[in-house]
Amino acid sequence: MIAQSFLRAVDDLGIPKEKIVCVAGIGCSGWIPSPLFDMDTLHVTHGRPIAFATGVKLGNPNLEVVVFTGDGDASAIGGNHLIHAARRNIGLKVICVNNMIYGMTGGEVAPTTPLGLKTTTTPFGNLERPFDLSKLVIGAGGTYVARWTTYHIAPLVSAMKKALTRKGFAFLEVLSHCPVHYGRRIGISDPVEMLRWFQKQSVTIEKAHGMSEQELVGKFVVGEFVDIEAPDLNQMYEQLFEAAKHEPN
Ligand SMILES: Cc1ncc(C[n+]2csc(CCOP(=O)(O)OP(=O)(O)O)c2C)c(N)n1
Ligand SMILES: [Mg+2]
Repeated sequence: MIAQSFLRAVDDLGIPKEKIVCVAGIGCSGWIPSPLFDMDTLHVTHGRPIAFATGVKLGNPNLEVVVFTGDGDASAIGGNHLIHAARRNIGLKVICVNNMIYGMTGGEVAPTTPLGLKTTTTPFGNLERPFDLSKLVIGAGGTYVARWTTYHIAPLVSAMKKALTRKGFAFLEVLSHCPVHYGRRIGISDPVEMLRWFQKQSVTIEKAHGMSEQELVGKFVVGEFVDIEAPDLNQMYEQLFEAAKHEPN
């Protein structure tokens, strides 16, 4: 669903595939661009897609560099790369597939797993408070941050299009259903039921503003959280490069 949404966004915008490079880490989410997409893809080590993508973008700023990453990939082993890419406002588009668990490796606890959840590695319940990934990126200086779920396909495609047309760093969190490892832990092992659950539990940011903390427990706040313009790293680098040519050292 996320793969198809992305291809829809690319097609609607008419971006030639030669202009896009997709970079993915290791995890179920890593299989989205590679081998599914007929375009340049890098399938790299776990936790490092943003680091590889940074090299691609600095090397060729004209490319549209899109990172597909999991919640574990992006915020556990790769957490530093995520916050620093946001801080630098480097023009990467990061699509984070957040299923709130390590899916591919067998359902281990992730930094996004809710408190109390029993997983393979927390058989008596998770004691660690989860990250709110969008808030984390906002705190790190993200200039475009949005969250949708696999239930919200139309707004997801719109957000992807918006992310793809911006120059700076864009972070798109997609809550994704994993009936195999997450759903069955909460008693919803049917994929369609999980989508209905996303539908029922989601609250738009506009509506959430009028709700108390208590009312928001167990809800997923969705929508566009941040959309601001700021100079991106490539642009600042070019300006510095020009200025340095005329400066005595
Ligand atoms: C350096 C390293 N550490 C650990 C692993 C094992 N590993 C592969 S994927 C993964 C976590 C996957 O979780 P997530 O990033 O959330 O992706 P998902 O499968 O849920 O989409 C782990 C721990 C690895 N491949 N490389
Ligand atoms: Mg995951």
